[in-house]
Amino acid sequence: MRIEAKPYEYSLDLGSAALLIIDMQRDFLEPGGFGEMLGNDVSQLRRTIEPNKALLKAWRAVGALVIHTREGHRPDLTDLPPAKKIRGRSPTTIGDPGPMGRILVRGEAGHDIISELCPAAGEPIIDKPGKGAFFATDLHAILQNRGVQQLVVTGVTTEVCVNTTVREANDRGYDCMVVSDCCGSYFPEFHEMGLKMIAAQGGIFGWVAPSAAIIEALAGINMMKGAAE
Ligand code: C5J
Repeated sequence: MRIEAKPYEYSLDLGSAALLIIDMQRDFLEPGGFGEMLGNDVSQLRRTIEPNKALLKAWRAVGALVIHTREGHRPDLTDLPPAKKIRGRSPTTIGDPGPMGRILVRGEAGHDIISELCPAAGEPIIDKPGKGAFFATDLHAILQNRGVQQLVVTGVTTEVCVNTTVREANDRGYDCMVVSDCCGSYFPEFHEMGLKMIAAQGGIFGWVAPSAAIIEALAGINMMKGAAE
């Protein structure tokens, strides 16, 4: 499947591809969550919800693998580096009571994936303590066991967890395509630059394409499936 992308066409092979949705969690996206409490404009992230929903629906329709991630820590915070806890010098930090339960702690309401993108039964959820989804998780093992070589990556935030994960994936040999309108940052200029950094220098970390290009290609597959049935 050919997808129009930057810096050049991406050849998507659904049999060895996974859709990787990064950290679409209530604390980052919902009004009243931790992100907004820190003074961020959550509408910058919320604009990614509808495109993600549409891509997820199209991806599920062709039966390809979907993986979700969540950033967060054990309730006893034993996996929270002190440096991560204190950096930012906010009066409220990870593990403290926040507007949706303890901030970025597993099992708390704010740590959940937003209802619009709720994982379906059988879709792996990776709980990650870091920014990158490969650090201290079994993501690489799951991908290897499923024969995945290509990652179509969406989520938040573009310059932090999406970029970090794509760089980690690139070093492990995966071909990543980042979906431009399905990623977002509280800072639009970081989003733009985050995407540019992926596709720069002939695709130094991967490719970038809008969801419409992928959904169009997936629709073609469904039409072919329908005609064969
Ligand atoms: C993510 C963050 N998910 N910005 N986390 O990007 O702290």
